[in-house]
Amino acid sequence: MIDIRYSAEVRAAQAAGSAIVALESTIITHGMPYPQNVEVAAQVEQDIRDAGATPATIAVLDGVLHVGLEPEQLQALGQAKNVAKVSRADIPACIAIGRTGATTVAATMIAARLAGIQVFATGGIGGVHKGAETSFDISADLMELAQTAVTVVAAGAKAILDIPKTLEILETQGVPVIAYGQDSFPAFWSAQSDLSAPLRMDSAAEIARAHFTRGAMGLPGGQLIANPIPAEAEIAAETLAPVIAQAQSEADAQGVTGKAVTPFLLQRIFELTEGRSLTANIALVRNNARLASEIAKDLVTLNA
Ligand code: PSU
Ligand code: MN
Repeated sequence: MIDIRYSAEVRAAQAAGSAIVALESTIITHGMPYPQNVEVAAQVEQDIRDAGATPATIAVLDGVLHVGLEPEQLQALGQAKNVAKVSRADIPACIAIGRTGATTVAATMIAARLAGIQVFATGGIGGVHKGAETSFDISADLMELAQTAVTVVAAGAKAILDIPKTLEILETQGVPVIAYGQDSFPAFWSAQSDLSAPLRMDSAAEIARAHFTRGAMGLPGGQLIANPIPAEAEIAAETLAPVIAQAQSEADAQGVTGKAVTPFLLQRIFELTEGRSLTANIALVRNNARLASEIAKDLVTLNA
C-alpha cells in the first residue's frame, strides 16, 4: 500500500469508527478564485463538523497523498501556483514524481476508497461535454463512479455539460443516479431540470442503505446523489444559458481542450456573472456537505 498521510482529526475519527466525509481539492485550486476558495473550503469542513462528521480534504502535497489537510496546508494549497489537476490517469504519476496535485472527483474517490471513506461531497461532477460527438470529451469521473465504491453527493451536473448524454453514460455504466427529495434531475445552478432522475430517495438513511446493499451484492462502483441547490441560492437557467454559450464559444475559439476545458468554463462563467455563479456554488457545496454527513453517519450504523 502507498503511504497516506492523515490529518489529526481524520486519524481520531478512524480510531473512533465515526463518520468521515471526503472533499476534493480541484474545486479549491481550479474551481474557485483565491481567497474565496480557501474560505469556502474551511467553511465546508466546518459544516461537516457541525453536522457531526469529520471532513477529509484530499490532495497530493509534494508527492504525498494527504487525506485530511491541516488548516495551514489548506491555506497553502489554495494560494499555490502551478498545482496539477489530477484525475485517475495522473494521480500515481503525481505521487511518483513528487509533485503537488489537486484531486478531481475521480481521484478523490480513489483516495477515499484507499482510506476507507465511503461518502464524498462536492459541487458538480465532470460529465459529457457539449460537442462530445466531435471532441470525445467525457470526464473520467463517470467511469470512476462505475468502479469505485464511494457515494458522491453533488448538485447534479452543470449546464456546461450535455446533461442528457451524461445521464446516458451513467446508465450504460450502471451507476445509480439518485435525486434527493424530488423527481427531476437537478441542474447545478437550478434545482429543477426538464429531465427526470432515474431514481429518487427522500432520506439519507435510504441512500446509505442503497450504498450498503450495493456493496453487499458485490457490485463495484458508487452512487451519484443529485442534491438540488437550496431555492434561495438558485440562478435561473435563462440567465445562465447565454453566459454558458459565450464561455463555450470562447473556449472553442481559443482552442481550449482536455483538462483545461472545465476550469476555463468555470472561470469565464464566474467573470461573466460578476461572481454570482460563485455565491450559488458556495451554497450548494455546503448543502451537499450537510447531506453527505448524514449519509456517512447512517453508514456507520449500518456497517457496525
Ligand atoms: N464541475 C464543477 N466544479 C468543479 C469541477 C467540475 O462544477 O470544480 C471539477 C471537479 O474536480 C471535477 C473536474 O472532478 O472538474 C472534472 O474535470 P474534467 O471535466 O476535466 O474531468
Ligand atoms: Mn475532459
